[in-house]
Parts: sequence; C-alpha cells; structure tokens
Amino acid sequence: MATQMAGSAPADEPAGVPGPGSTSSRLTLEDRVELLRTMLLMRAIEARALTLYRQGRVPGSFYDGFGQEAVSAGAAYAMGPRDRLCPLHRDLGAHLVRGVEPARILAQYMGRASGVTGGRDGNVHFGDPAVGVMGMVSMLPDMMCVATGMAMAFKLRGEARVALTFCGDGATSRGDFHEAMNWAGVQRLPVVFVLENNQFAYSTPLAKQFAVDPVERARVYGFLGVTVDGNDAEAVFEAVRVARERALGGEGPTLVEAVTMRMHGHAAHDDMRYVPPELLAAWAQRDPIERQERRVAELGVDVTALRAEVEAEVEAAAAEALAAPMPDPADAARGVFALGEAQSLGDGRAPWSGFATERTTAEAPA
Ligand SMILES: Cc1ncc(C[n+]2csc(CCOP(=O)(O)OP(=O)(O)O)c2C)c(N)n1
Ligand SMILES: [Mg+2]
Repeated sequence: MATQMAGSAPADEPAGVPGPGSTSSRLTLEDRVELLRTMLLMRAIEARALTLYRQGRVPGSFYDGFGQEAVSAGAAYAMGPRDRLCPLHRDLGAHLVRGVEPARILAQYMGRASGVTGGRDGNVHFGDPAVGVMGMVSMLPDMMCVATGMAMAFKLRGEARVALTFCGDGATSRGDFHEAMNWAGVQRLPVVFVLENNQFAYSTPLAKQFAVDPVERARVYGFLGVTVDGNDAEAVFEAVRVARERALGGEGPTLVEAVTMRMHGHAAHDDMRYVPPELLAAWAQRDPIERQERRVAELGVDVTALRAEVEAEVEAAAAEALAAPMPDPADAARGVFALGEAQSLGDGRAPWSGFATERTTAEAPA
C-alpha cells in the first residue's frame, strides 16, 4: 500500500508526461475509446453547464469533476449491469457509463421537468434508479453506508452482485466513513469504496485532514486498501475490476484510493485562491483526457473527430434541455415520500467488452 502525501503525484509514476501504454490487458481498443468518450462527454457537459450557471440558468451553485474524469469513468466501467452504484458530486462519468443521457443531466442542472429528479433537487444530487444508480445523499459520506447496506442485502440474498461508491479525502474524517468500513470488513461485504483523493476538501489540504494516508485504514478494518493513479482511467478500471472480482469471490471489500487533483474550485463560486498555482500547473501536465487521447491516437484513432462528435452531442443535448419546461408546481411532492410498495432499482448499461465475452458469475441469475 503506497502512501501519498498532500499535493504529490503517485509514487509509481515516473516524472514527466506518462507514456501511452495500456494498464489493463482486459481492455479492447473499443473499450479504451469508450473510456475516452465518457471522459470527453463528462468534461463537455460540465463545461457547458458552467456556462449555463454563469448565465443564471443553473440555480444554486455548480460542482464539477474537472480533472477527475478518470475516476468515475474508469470505476463505473468495471461494473456489471446488476451491480449498483452510489456516485457523488464529482462522479458524472458513472452516470454516463450507466446510460443516463446528457440532455437529462443538463435539464437536471437547470431544474427542468425532464431532469433526472424532475426538478425536485438541485444539480449534482441525483441518481437514476432505472439504471441501478442511487440518488446522492448530500451528507458526506453517507453513501458509503448506503452502499454497505446494499452489499449486505446482496450477501443475505446470496446474490453475486457488488455495490460501488465513492468518498472524498475530507469525508474520511467523518464517523460514517469508519462505520461503513467497519461493517463492510466485519461482514466481508461485496462493496468497493473508491476514495477520491483530490488533495482538498473545500479549502482544507490533505496535511490538515489526516496524519496517515486513509488508504492505510482499510487494513485495520480487515480488508485490502490499494492506491492507484486517479488520472489514469485504465488504471482505475483495472483496480476496480480486480476489487469487484475479489468481492464476487467472497473476499470482501476493497478501498481503492484514486489519487487525483480537483482542478476547479470546490464549486463555481470558489476562486480557490488557496491552491498554489504551481500545484495546479503540475497536475495540468497529467490531464486524464490528454493521456487517454495519446494512447488511442497512437493506435490510429482520430481523436479530433471524436472530440467534435462529443461537442456536437452536448450542444444538441443543451438545446434539448433548454427547450424543456419547468416542472409543474402541483407535482412538487410526487415521489418525495414512499407510498405503497418500494420500487426496485433497474439494471444499468455495462459497456465493458468483458461482460459480453465472458460469462461472469455476476451475470448468472440470482
Ligand atoms: C457532513 C457534511 N458536512 C459538510 C458538507 C458540505 N460539503 C460538501 S462537499 C464538501 C467538501 C468535501 O471534501 P471531500 O470529501 O474531499 O470531497 P471533494 O469535494 O473534494 O470531492 C463539504 C464540506 C456535506 N455535504 N456533508
Ligand atoms: Mg477532496
């Protein structure tokens, strides 16, 4: 288990710009392009949303995962259709992998009726149950408890399924983090915790947050903690794929620390003057999208065309979202309270080629 300190790059990363080599033998070229496409889509949607926010069309504030695209895209890409996901405020890539359409996401940000929550909640607090994604609980890191509970249900029912969730470096200081880790360890639950170490929790740097890298804590709760380069989508995919396999094999949870950098302020209102410019400049050299572009371009993929395709898709999605109506106020309380039978979550898109070619235990009927 490697230990990362504030503002550092992963210890196993050579100095300078990383090379184009693949970090997982399980990915076809189509998979590698799909990872890039997901990250491009995430960045383009969030860039468009930031403009909409500045035009006053996005109520509240706006949070993004600029520079962190590899974490949610790579992690979600390793999950099967029947697995369940609990993404947080910087994990748009996970929603995209599961199949949530860009127009619904942009409509969500603007509180429109066609948004994922139909205008009932603000920008990042959403999840589409139809594709196996839980709506985000804002109190951090409560989604760790939710994912642990889901994994408990999978275990009790004897289902070969895994729950995936994320938490921030700052969230590791909260009690819920320890409660979830402890129970997951005691019960050897099929859950994967991705610790999104982006160097800051609002304005608090890592050095003021903990004395020991929190990935070390996995061991004291009785399970494995691994550190991965969070700016490498393929490395994140591989770490989560292995963690999922372990979970399905009855080996319990894994804490995957993805080391990355929050390249924007905490939210759109934050000018992050507390972040040293040289730190940002160093991380800009390690942009996850540029890295993936270099890899697939070397293999003959036209990344300029792919970028143009994604830009056009997001522009069309923005037009669709802008044309969508605001919700009917009379409808405000619908779906807020549970009435009658609980609705089960549906299965999501799982585009990794490994699910099509290998019949994994996760796809066996429960
Ligand atoms: C229990 C709780 N306290 C405070 C907040 C307000 N808040 C939202 S995001 C955030 C920063 C969290 O930092 P970190 O866990 O590192 O995640 P990051 O935003 O860096 O991804 C804070 C303080 C919250 N959502 N929940
Ligand atoms: Mg953080």
